[in-house]
Amino acid sequence: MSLASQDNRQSFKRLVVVSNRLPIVLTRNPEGDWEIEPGRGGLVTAMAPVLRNRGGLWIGWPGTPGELDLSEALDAASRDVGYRLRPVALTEDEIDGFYYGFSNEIVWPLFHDLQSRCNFDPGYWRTYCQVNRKFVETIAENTEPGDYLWIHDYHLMLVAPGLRELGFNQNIGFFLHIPFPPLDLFVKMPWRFQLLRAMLDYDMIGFQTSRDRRNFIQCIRALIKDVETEGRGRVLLIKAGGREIRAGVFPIGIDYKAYELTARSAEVADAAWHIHEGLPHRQIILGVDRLDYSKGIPLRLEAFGTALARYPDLKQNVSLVQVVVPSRENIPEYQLLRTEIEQTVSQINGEFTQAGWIPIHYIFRTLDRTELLAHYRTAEIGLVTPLKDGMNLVAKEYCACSLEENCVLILSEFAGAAAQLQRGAILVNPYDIEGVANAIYQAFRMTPAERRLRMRRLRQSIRKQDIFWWVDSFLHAAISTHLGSFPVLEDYQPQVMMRKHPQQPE
Ligand code: GDG
Repeated sequence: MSLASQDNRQSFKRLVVVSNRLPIVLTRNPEGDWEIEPGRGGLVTAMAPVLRNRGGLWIGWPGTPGELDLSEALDAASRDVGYRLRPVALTEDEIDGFYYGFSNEIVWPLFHDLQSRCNFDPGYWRTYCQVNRKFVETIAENTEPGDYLWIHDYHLMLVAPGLRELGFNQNIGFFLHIPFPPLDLFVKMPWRFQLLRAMLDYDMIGFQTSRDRRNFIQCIRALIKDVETEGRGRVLLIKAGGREIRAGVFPIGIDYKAYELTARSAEVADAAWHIHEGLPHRQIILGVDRLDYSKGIPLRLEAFGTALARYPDLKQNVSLVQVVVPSRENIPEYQLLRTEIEQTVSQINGEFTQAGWIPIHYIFRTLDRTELLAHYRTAEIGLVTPLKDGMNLVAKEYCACSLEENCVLILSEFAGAAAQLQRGAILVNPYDIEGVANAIYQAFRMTPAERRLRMRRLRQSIRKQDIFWWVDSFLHAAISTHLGSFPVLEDYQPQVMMRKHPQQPE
């Protein structure tokens, strides 16, 4: 029997997913009533089959501050999606300290190796503990024995110890969507012991890559007494404090088929044609990122400017379309980053623009799904150069939509996706401006035959390890249960199709 399946053969009746945000979009209609639309991110798509009509439950913050009377709207939304939604109400102060503060001014930069951007405000820690406690209470009120709890991401690292304090001895899983930092960075965290011990209260901890798990193991070995690890491969066993914890590597995927099918639609094909018609007789290089310093946008722009200066035949023959999706705008660092990006775009355009040709087309807004997929489908070169990234789904979505396969992916070696995509992508060090400039030129000159060979490899691997593979692998390793094997309720009703809605980037 494999490590993954030892001792965890309990039968689970229901999956409970807990994440910072509920997978919904909340708006007020003109009459002042709340309207809820289901979200459409990758996680929702992946979880839906395990939750829907199986009594599944999703717990999270609804996205708007305060105690709102959402019960009617949530009930309607629950009926729509086929599983229950339970809100955790957060005040403005809690959102400031827990979400903007601890999660995004401490954990996010530190875990992305950007320690100088951390603001280790002790007040943030207190609010983080308080809000994690609120999640624990909502979970305790809404779950029962036989539920499998799957907690997501860095906002909720303290949920397991909170539940254990309440006497909860069920199996709890946790998945970290962002990287886990190396020891010399993690030790800077003022609450390092509390966080590590908290993580060891889960039964299964999932990481995106073996790099992240290696870092985690290095940290617990150095900071926690009497830790032992056993096994190798996708799932390892950790023995600590009289408990056994599994640590697995599960690179998150995308709903490949849905991306490919939608990219094939007439709507996307039309929109893609229009984009290229507006930028004719040239190769389009595409960057799509949330506004975030971890995504390496300013260095990427500089690398593009360097490529134009070094390789004159790129002039008139390429355009960079850089889409930046607004994000975390309440944090001052993010406002400064926006200004820096916009200044760099104007400098490069000011220096290189010629009659009939602008080097960088800059878009600062969220694209709707058709527009996003049309950009993916039409761009000849995908330029994905984060300084560090848990996975980076944009890289995978770009490949899934590159139907003609006459495209090239340039990918940062520090994106989690690099581990999986290194055989097809051109890998770059995003800090090496000249190296990225050379990679842009290499991609520009690459023959159609080589492009096809590489893109085919990329697409095969993304198709194989898609989002359903990801859920299935995690659940199998955690509780020996496969996707879809949670029992369907007897009063099963066929599912209403989800309404179309732009995907929420975060
Ligand atoms: C975190 C980790 C990890 C982007 N622009 C638009 C748009 N998007 C969507 C993309 C993609 C998502 O946002 C971005 O996902 P990423 O993976 O690239 O990055 P994070 O948001 O930082 O996600 C990351 C991920 O969690 C999952 O585990 O891969 O490493 O940081 O799905 O399609 N969607 C729409 N319009 C846009 O303009 N509709």
